[in-house]
Amino acid sequence: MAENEALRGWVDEVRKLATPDQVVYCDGSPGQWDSLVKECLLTGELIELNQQKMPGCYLHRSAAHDVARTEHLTFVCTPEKEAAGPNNNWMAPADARTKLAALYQGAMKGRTMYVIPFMMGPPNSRFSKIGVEITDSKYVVLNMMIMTRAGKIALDQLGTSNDFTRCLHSLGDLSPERRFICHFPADNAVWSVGSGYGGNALLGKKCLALRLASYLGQKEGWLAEHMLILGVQPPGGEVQYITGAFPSACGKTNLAMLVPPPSMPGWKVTTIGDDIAWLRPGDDGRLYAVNPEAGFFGVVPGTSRKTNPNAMEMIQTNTIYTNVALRPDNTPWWEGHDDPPPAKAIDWQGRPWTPASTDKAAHPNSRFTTPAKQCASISPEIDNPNGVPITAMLFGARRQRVVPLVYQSRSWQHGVFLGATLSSETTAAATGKVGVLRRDPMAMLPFAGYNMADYWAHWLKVGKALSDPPRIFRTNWFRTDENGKYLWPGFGENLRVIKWILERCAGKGSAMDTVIGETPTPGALDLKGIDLSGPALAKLLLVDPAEWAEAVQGQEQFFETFGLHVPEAIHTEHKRLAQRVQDASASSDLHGRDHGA
Ligand code: OXD
Ligand code: MN
Repeated sequence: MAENEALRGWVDEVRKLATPDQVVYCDGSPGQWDSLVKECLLTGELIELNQQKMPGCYLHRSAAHDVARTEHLTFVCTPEKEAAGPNNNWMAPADARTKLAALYQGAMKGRTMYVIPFMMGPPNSRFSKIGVEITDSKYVVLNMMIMTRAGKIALDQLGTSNDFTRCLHSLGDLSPERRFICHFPADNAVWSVGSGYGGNALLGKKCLALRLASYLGQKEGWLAEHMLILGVQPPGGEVQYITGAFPSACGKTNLAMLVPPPSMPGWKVTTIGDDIAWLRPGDDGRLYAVNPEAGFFGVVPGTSRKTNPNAMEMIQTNTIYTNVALRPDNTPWWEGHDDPPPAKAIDWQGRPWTPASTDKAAHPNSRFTTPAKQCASISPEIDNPNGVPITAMLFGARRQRVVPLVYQSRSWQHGVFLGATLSSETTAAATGKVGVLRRDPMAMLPFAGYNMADYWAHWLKVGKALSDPPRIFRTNWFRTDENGKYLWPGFGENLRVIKWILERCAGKGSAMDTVIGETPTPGALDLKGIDLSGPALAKLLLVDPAEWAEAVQGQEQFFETFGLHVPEAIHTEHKRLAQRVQDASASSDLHGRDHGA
């Protein structure tokens, strides 16, 4: 039971509204974990996996229509619509409260209401924030216990303070008709109802650590980003830290846990985070990052010993699987697993499945939830209250065409422009069509808690506070040939690109100027040990001014949707790019005519 008066008052208020049968405080203890698991096994919320082979592992099957973030049901409730920006759905705060209060009314009758104090970020750190989630889902409690520093540790840190994010969640009736995820930045609160899915229901993650935190960051002078954090140590060198923003399901977890290829002996990679980074300027003029989370909520399909050996090892114990298939020996299976498809299995919805089935065995957005400390590559710096200094930042996306493997921005301002113009083909992490190209600035389109153009202005402002800012790069592991085959091997081989990036940050590494930024010269990437043809490399690095002329137009239309909020510096960078593209097109026309004459 909490001593904190503000907390007790809020819990009481919610109890009266939602009328649960009982209220249970989460202390974060192993004993409480065990008894919650036992209850979930009885209710069917969890299915026990093979405990000999995979101790502490369980399977959860969600409702069939509750399998991904529902962006169209997610709202930012600021007094003025403009503050939320065209990047967010908006509801007036009073309307949202009325609408959702009606849905919470009596919603926990017959259920237990859990109160989960949690901390985002390392203990005793100026980066960290306290939240409290009230929920009627045991699955949410268990996941929050993995994904955050939950229970006593957070209550102790909170003390008697009223400064905590109030996160209210109820499964409601799980109907998408009555599903809403509403953020109230001015009140430091989130209300979510009608979904048990990760990003909609584990409110410390996207809701607090990105949407509300980005808003707080704007006020307090820091950044909350959809970024992995990794440490890279070249042979005989110092560890350098890199962050990377990639849209959901574009390989952040794989990159964060990268295993260096055998042909790059002596390189070492350590993991700090795979999804979210909080970044603050340090006294030395560098940018420092922490991972606010304590676990990994990763996409399962495609995870294998080949693509991510560290993750595969890590998810053999103490892991909650959501929506994967079950084999006859009670072990999980999914598309892209190392083992071949089983002759028979139970699919993610609990139906019999065979390789002849037309449906997938595991849902494409099936997930694992695992404590970060179980990862073999976890960095000793994960709990460092001061964070780690960032040398380079990557903006990456899934693009089959146009965007080269890697290029470097010319300055912080140009780097912010590269982030602002990021676009990517959609994935199964959110409901909606997969594979459609959409703008996703800084991979934050679904997560920026305020007007995206004001957020670019904030990025520019943070850059001014840094005398030694990270260098900014754009990457694209996903370029394909004419037959749709990936040109770049990806996964561990991405270290080759990182090696060039670190060389560039050290003022070395060879690059050529192109219309969009600086790409590696043909010999600059370390390709020893991989089989990549000259034409494939040329295609990977190609910057085609004609294709970029089209992109420039698309960018302009996108910026127009933000009207006067777009910072002048972004317009300047856009004009510069347009001019360069135009000059290059003119000179290649001339070149073409010369040859043709
Ligand atoms: C996630 C997401 O779950 O981005 O991390 O959807
Ligand atoms: Mn994410």
